[in-house]
Amino acid sequence: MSRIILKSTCPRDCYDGCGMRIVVEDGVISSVLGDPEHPLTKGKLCGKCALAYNGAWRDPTARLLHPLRRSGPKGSGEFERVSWEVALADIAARLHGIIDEHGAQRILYTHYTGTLSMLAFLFPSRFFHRLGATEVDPDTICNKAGQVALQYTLGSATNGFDPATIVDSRCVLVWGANPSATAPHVDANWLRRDGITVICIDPVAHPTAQRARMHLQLRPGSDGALAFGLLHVLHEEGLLDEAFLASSVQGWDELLPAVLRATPARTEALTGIAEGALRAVARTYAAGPSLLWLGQGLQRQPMGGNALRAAVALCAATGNIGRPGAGLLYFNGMGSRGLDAGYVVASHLAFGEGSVPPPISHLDLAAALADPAQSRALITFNNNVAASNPDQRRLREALKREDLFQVTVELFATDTADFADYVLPAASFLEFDDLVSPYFQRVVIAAQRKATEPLGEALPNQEIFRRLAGAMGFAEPELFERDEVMLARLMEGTGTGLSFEELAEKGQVRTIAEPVVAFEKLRFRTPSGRIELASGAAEAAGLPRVPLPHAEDGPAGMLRVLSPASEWNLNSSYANDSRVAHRQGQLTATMHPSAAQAAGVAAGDVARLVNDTGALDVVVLLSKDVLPGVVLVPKGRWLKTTPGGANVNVLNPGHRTDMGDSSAVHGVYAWLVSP
Ligand SMILES: Nc1nc2c(c(=O)[nH]1)N[C@H]1C(S)=C(S)[C@@H](COP(=O)(O)OP(=O)(O)OC[C@H]3O[C@@H](n4cnc5c(=O)[nH]c(N)nc54)[C@H](O)[C@@H]3O)O[C@H]1N2
Ligand SMILES: Nc1nc2c(c(=O)[nH]1)N[C@H]1C(S)=C(S)[C@@H](COP(=O)(O)OP(=O)(O)OC[C@H]3O[C@@H](n4cnc5c(=O)[nH]c(N)nc54)[C@H](O)[C@@H]3O)O[C@H]1N2
Ligand code: SF4
Ligand SMILES: [Mo]
Repeated sequence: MSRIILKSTCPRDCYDGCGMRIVVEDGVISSVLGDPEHPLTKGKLCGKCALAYNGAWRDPTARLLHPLRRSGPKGSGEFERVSWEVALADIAARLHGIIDEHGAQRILYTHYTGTLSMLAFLFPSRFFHRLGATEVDPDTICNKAGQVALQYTLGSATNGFDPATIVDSRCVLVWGANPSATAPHVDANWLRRDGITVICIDPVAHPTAQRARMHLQLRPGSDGALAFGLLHVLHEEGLLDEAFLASSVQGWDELLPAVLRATPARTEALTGIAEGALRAVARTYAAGPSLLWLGQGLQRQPMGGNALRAAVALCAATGNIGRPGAGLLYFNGMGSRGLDAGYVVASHLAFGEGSVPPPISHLDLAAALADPAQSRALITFNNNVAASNPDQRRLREALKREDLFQVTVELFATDTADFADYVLPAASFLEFDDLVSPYFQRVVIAAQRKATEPLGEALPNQEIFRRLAGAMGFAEPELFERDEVMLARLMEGTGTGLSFEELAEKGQVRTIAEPVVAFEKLRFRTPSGRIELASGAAEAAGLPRVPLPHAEDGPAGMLRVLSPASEWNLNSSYANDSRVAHRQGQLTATMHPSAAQAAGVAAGDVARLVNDTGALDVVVLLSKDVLPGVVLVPKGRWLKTTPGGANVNVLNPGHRTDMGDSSAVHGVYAWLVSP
């Protein structure tokens, strides 16, 4: 018997980027484990991956094994097996027919971060650029508002701190992220460090907040007001870095009048945060050096872009940027380690025969799919729109349209796949080589290894789109570039001198050994070259020139539904793993005892959340970790395995954030009633 152990990397949309050991016996994977040599992973995968990578992800009865063609009504999930040749030829013929009759822009495609390994994540874009299809802007479902806000303020959204710089820090402020669920290894093996004061700003007392030295449990949507309250204290107590404000910041003087008005009393009235806690946080953060972790939950509010701009003002006012142990992180891009994403997506292909139509927002997907004048085909890969998108009922109705030709590329028979005319089986990250650049890290590159042959007839995304390009009769060589060639080219850019195979032996490496200081030269890619608290670009886009001390005032009597990440799912991934489903149990809503009492329901009862968009039955959980006006219903359930056939997005009307046409999913309101 042969037994080998390969190092690999988890390519999920997760801050951690865990290192893995894959045990392969006679060519078959026998277990997937955490790598004991990986500095963050330390030998243990998170619970969901430990179960699912040794469960559904390797289970031929759970995975899609063959191309499938619809044999029942749309949405029924009834399919017949066909060959790759038949599937690709028919898909190509249907797409050509649509292009001839309606134009390529009526072909919509959605994709996101089902896998973040570079080729499987990005290469399919080459095909769509050449096709001239309409992209559903991927980041509008997740973090676009924050990206736009950081662009205005810093000139870059992806130039985050290097976590290795924590050796010089005294404080980490986690604002609107929940590392205990979304970054479990960063939480356990990075954040808990001697000499570091952890502060959390979050409406929920999640486990990271409970462990933190200070937790400001503010009302949802009041972050703008809180930031101004903190700035007020800094000003009043003489804690501003005046020299830094003078040399590197534009617009402090324009902010100042609102800062002066944001007294502790006014701030408490808007946010619920008392003066003592406000002062303590302002002093600790200002003393620094401090790292500011801007979570994605923070910007999924109606005024989420404003909230992020206001939070960055704290960093600018105290000079906590551009020096060791200081800085901020939203997420780090691939470019900070020399990985050329632009090369993989090859957008120049769009300027071949056709041109590229403007993208639409995910928030408009349901409407666009309901309208034959806007859409004739939908191709999805790396996402599960039926579960993850807003306006769930309307979206599902639209997906039933007989004249909408749908192709879904997936590992599993998701709720989205059930509506497809063709389902194409994708290979998992255990089944092909690729490169991973974990987004909490700034200079780490890591290898994903092929440990076994793909299950059944599955193929990596990139191979599926190479074959589809061939079936379409496209000829551009970029559409057929081989993985080995692309991996070698990408490795060259990293400046490590390593080949992909050499990286794979090591698992992961830092491209620069020493901790990197982001913005060390204090040059920002804004029009003024400074941090722009006052932004002419924002103003030109019809936004306020400076951030506002905003706090949201919700409708009376309704609960604010927060639906952040669950510990057991990764978005909707893993919901179909039987052991994960067992651990997770029923769909629950966590609320303060006073909310349950007001609705006349008790712990363990089934209650109904209802609003103009939809209704969701949930099992009541009581906890004082949530504020009285808030109800917590984690995202990620599959619809078809949840009683009632819906998840929390059935309540989500799909409102936009103030910037970026992005999702304000933490701004949903509902009534709680006894069904
Ligand atoms: N209510 C609510 N809704 C939300 C959010 C929220 O906070 N609250 N968060 C939003 C956010 S932040 C995001 S990012 C979106 C995410 O939503 P989606 O992008 O829909 O994420 P997943 O549900 O994980 O879907 C990823 C799919 O990719 C598949 N996949 C994995 N690897 C591969 C591969 O190699 N090839 C192919 N073809 N498929 C693969 C998985 O099986 C999975 O079905 O959801 C959003 N929806
Ligand atoms: N286990 C697990 N890990 C994941 C995911 C998952 O689904 N499951 N999803 C992945 C993806 S796609 C993403 S984008 C990241 C997101 O990961 P995070 O950046 O951690 O973001 P969220 O989980 O959306 O929300 C984080 C926190 O925002 C808080 N929040 C909500 N509204 C407000 C507000 O108004 N103000 C403040 N200050 N906080 C608020 C919520 O209470 C929550 O604790 O996680 C990734 N990792
Ligand atoms: S999902 Fe995140 S925590 Fe879990 S194994 Fe993958 S990288 Fe690690
Ligand atoms: Mo996300």
